[in-house]
Amino acid sequence: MQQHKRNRIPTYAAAAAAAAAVAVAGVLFVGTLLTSATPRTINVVAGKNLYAPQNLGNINSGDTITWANNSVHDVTSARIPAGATPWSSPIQVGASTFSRTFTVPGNYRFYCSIHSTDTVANATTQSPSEMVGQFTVL
Ligand SMILES: [Cu+2]
Repeated sequence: MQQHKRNRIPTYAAAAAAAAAVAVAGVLFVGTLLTSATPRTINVVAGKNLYAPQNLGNINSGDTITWANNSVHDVTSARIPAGATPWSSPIQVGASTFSRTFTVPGNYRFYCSIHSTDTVANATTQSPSEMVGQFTVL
């Protein structure tokens, strides 16, 4: 009986050590996945009273959006996720850019305060003829 118990103790210890190793490996693996995406820059043209594209789709946390102005516009946040910081660019005249990096997950709506409104930006389906846009940070 004593011999039987002695043989079992190392087995449990080995199983516990293996489980711990798997847990650590899992954390390292997930950590690698979360940090491995190379930040990108997504370009939006602010042109003839429209943003193009209007819907940027999904972007990754850490990506930067650059709005390239070629008229007289700004870029102002409408509805944004809880915990995200609202923004309002200066009014841009002529060729200039405005950039922001986004890290809080969720759907962001934005608009030009000269040519549209936050209400229009927050519409479930944004009008393609309005100077509003959106994207979702994953
Ligand atoms: Cu505008």
